[in-house]
Amino acid sequence: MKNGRWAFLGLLIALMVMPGEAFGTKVLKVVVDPPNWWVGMPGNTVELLVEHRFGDIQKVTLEEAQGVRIFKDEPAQNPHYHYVTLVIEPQAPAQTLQLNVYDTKSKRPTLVPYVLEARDPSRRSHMGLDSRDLIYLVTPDRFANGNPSNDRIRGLAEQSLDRSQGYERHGGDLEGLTAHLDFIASLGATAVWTMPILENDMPRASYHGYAITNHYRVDPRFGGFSAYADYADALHAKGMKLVMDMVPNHFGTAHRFYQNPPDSNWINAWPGQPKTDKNGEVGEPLITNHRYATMYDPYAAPSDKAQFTDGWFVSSMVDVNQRDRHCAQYLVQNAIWWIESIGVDAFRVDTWIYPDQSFLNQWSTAIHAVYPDFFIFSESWVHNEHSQQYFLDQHPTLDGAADFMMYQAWKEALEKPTSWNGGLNHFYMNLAADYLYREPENFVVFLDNHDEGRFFAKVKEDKDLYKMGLAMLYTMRGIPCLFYGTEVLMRAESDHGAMRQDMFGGWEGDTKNAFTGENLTGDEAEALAFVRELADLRTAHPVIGTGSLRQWAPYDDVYAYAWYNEEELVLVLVNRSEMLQKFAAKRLHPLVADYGQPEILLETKPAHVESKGGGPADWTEGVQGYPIAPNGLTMYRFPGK
Ligand SMILES: [Ca+2]
Ligand SMILES: [Ca+2]
Repeated sequence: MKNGRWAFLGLLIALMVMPGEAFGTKVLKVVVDPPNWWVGMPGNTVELLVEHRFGDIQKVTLEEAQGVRIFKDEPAQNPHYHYVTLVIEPQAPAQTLQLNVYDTKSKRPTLVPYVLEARDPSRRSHMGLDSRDLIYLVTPDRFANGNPSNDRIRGLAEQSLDRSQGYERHGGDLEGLTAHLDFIASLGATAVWTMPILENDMPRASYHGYAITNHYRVDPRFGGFSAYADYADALHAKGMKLVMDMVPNHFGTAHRFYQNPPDSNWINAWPGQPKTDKNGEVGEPLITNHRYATMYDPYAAPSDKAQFTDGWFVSSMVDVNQRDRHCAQYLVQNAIWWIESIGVDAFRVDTWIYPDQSFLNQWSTAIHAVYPDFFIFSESWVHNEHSQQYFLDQHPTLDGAADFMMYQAWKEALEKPTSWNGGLNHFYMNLAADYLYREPENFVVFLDNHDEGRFFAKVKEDKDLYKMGLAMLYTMRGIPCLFYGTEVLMRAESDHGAMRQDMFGGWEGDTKNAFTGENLTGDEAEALAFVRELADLRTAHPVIGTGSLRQWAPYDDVYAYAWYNEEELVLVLVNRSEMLQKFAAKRLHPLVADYGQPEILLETKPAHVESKGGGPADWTEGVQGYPIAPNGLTMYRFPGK
């Protein structure tokens, strides 16, 4: 009986498949999104988007099923699509449903099996992020090529493959990334965020992943679904977490929802969508003005406001209208589908401030209703504290945000001299602004990322400032995020293609190898060893990120902050002057009264050697203090009594 049933299912699938137009690939006659669902989900409905690729749908029915029925079968504006709402009773068993899709021409329906799976609780075992985590950000096309056979895939629009070109495919994939998780863990990372891995079947620059063309398909050049599932399992086996990059604001113009949307209301574009050119670009769409102030400005012109939210991010990416309730439901279910299928632990949400803001509330609330421990952080690329606060306060179910304010503060502190409001004082005042935010410990802090120049370039390849920045990153409040390659001094300052450079050793035949240390320059090896030292220090001192935090106003170009709990106090001293400086011991009172004698935990430069002119003898006279070398950072540990 069982065999008979499977043979029957096989026949059904064969019936659904029609020969495709390109290179013998198969195109399904009927496509259903999401491709499967689960029983026992907290919400008991799922809205299927049923598309008939070759005809107009008349109706969709369901063969008798256990505890499952069609609640609503709604035609979309586009006759190729129906929205079909299934009600799944809480006690319904896992089963394969049979949908009958009737089109307007043939008498017989197309039979579509639809699987309702049992949920796998092990997929939810690592969910969430907190301030003990550290994220490693990877451009998957540029990290490691674990499988050269998937570098080019026949039938996909982009066939480029040239590692010397910043905007062409390089062949990196999830298999390569999975093979190097121990290296990533050695940097103190507990979570990996990859730039988007979903299909980007765009004619050019598809490597970056932000022009998604299929919301349910892992790009085959990254290894497809199975490679993503294996990667998730490998991360979880090491106690690490998977951060998925979600892009609700836009998708690539090659997406079927641009060429043939269920409803013209799904996208923010003019009627009769214009054709795309050979680069996948649409001539002169309304581009967003990037003026996020329109969201809170009491005097904002309505046209400016509409252009900000509904304008396209770039001319190769369609702006999505999440105000369409079916479109919104599609995006919500898509997010839940990836969490449930793969065991995603956190979302980084691209261009958070550009989609419809009430949709984002609906989206993040729906995700947390199913997964209370899940972590969602936004890319809210803002330039002042009140905007940072605004985009958090608008979204009570947003867990955290990439901290662009601190990113800017680091640029000020490490690239510019200290002044009354600038340099270290800017950094100090930025941290003081934490009073504005709920849970600033959930902010994701970073020195560089995939959009901005490499940190080592920003500090003009100054090793002292590099170490100072990295040491601050690993001990700052929030969840630190390290951009791959920064640990081996990658230095591209501008140009996205160049910044997202291939990781040393990720390709067969690479002479330089960050994973083994082979042929790294002395400076690169030193940087890598230093980052690992920081990783060990952060692991050994859980007070960092979880204890109470104090900071001291900069004085003589010296800035200090400390983490403390009953166990210990870790003091971080930063000297941005060209002189040996001290931090007056009396400023630590009364805090240090509860702690024993300090010991040096880390010194980026030994204070006694680097003394220029002055020296400890000069300034310790009458004033007790802790010395810090010029442009140095020193950490002390005070044990609890
Ligand atoms: Ca590959
Ligand atoms: Ca938008």
